[in-house]
Amino acid sequence: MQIDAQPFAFDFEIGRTALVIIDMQRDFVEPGGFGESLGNDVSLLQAIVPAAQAVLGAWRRHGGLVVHTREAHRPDLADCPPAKRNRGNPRLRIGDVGPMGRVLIAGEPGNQIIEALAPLEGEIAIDKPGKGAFYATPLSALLQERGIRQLVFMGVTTEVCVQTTMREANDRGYDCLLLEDCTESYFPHFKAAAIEMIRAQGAIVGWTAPSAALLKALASD
Ligand code: TIU
Repeated sequence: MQIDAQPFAFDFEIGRTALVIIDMQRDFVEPGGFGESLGNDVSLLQAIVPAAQAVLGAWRRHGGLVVHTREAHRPDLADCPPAKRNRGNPRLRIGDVGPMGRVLIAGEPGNQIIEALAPLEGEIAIDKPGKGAFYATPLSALLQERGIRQLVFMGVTTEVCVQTTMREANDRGYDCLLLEDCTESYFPHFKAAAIEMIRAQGAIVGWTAPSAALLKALASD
């Protein structure tokens, strides 16, 4: 299959491609979580949910592999470097109790992926302590076991966890495509810049495309 993408067409085989949905958890998308504690307006991020839901539905109908990630730390914070917890002056630090339970802690209400994009039984869901999904997780091995060579990305935030993971993946030899209307940032100009820098220099990090281009490719299969 081929997606009309920038800077040029993205060819992929669904059996060798995973849809990777980064950190669509309540902590970032809903008020009272980590995103808001950092001083951000989280309402911006909710706008991508319908487009992301449409892609996820189509991907599942075609039998494609789905990988969900959550930025999540262990309850004892053994995987949270003090530098990460103490940086800045957030209203709530990682591990503190907020309106959605302990901030950014695995298993807490705020750490759950939002209902609209919730993982199905059997889909891979990775808890990641870093911004990148490859750091200190089993993601690399899980993709290799399944013969995956290409990754299609959605999720938040574009310039933080999405871009970091795309760069990690690119260095590991994966072709990466970012769906432009299925990713968002608290800073619209950062989103725009991240998209530009990903696809610049002949796809130095990867490709970008609107979700409609992926849906069109799947529909013509
Ligand atoms: N703050 C911010 O933009 N993002 C994060 O802290 N994590 C993710 O992007 N998931």
